[in-house]
Amino acid sequence: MWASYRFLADIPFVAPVASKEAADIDLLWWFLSAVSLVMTVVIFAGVIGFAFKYRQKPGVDPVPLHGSNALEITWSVIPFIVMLVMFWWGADLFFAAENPPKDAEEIFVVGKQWMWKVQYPDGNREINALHVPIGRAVKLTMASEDVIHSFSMPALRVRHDVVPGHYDAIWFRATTPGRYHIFCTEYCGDRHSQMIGWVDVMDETEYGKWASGGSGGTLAEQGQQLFTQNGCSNCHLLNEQGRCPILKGLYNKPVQLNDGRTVIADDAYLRESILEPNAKIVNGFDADVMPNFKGQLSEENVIQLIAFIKSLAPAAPASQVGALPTNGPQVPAPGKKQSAATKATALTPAPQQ
Ligand code: HEC
Ligand SMILES: [Cu+2]
Repeated sequence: MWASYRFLADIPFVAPVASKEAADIDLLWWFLSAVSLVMTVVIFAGVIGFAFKYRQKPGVDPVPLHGSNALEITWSVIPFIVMLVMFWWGADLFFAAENPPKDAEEIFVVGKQWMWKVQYPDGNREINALHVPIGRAVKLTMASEDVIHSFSMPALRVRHDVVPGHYDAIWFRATTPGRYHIFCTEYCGDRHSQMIGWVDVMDETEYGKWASGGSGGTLAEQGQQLFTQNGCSNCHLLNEQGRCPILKGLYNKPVQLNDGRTVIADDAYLRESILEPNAKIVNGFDADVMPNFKGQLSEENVIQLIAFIKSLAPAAPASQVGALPTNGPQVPAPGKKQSAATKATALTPAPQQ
């Protein structure tokens, strides 16, 4: 008779735990569940118990109660503390998930009706498949080509909306080799349910073998090609300022805008500068010079271009109008840095770190 319920054992009520974050998030989840269970039991026991205790009895006149301060304070303060614990714990995990470590391996994911396109710094690309090493922090930078999607890998407790128009990022540290589901968890059109794939969590040696299979150049080299093909190189000369800012050494540096604001040239800024150049104008340069590349370049192309700009080693002494001096002198000190700056004068991306 029980045999007919065996299928219940095959339903994955609890997702596998394949990342450091998964274990942390599960602990909070168990805590929330335990609190809910205890509260449910206490409240229902009270309702039933008191209904019985204070039921109408023949010949007994009810005595009105006019409150109890001790009771009111107790049932206000204890839940307040429990909820503060929930808040701090949840906020702590949330901020950890939103702030990738600096040394995280960066992988790019573009959602598109109805597939996930994945790009690696070494130039590898895949569709509906992701390969990650165990033990290393991996940051996913995600963009959407069309509508809102949501990238979800339950075993890694990774889920994040992917909203068109900007980058979303999330990170994790995989701990258990294996093959786990990728889902889209935001209804995105009639083939939404087919927007699925697999993530392979591999140990270091296996990952090394897999990753060495790149062809067609690194992401930065692909970006360099686009940079020439789209005519960026006609305006943005790599060593001379001309009418356009030098892009060398721009990445993650402060940029002074013509409205007085200063912004950091991160991925989001570079993406906007390419797709909507007039959104922010670099101080000392004119609007309406750079063509609008919105609709000309896919999100994947933009990721390649940004990888190229990132790979450009810092500029030689800054005559650049917009660029602000950053930590340390712009003219590199002798030694290692010097050689990097000399190398950068050639039209080649700096080696990937
Ligand atoms: C017709 C000349 C021209 C072309 C072609 C051009 N740009 Fe620009 N670009 C400019 C000018 C002028 C600015 C500065 C004004 C501004 O902020 O829009 C600029 C600004 C930028 C910035 C911001 C730079 C900074 O210092 O903050 C980036 C990034 C950029 N361009 C990338 C590109 C890429 C990538 C391409 C090719 C897809 C491209 N540009 C094509 C003229 C051009
Ligand atoms: Cu989707």
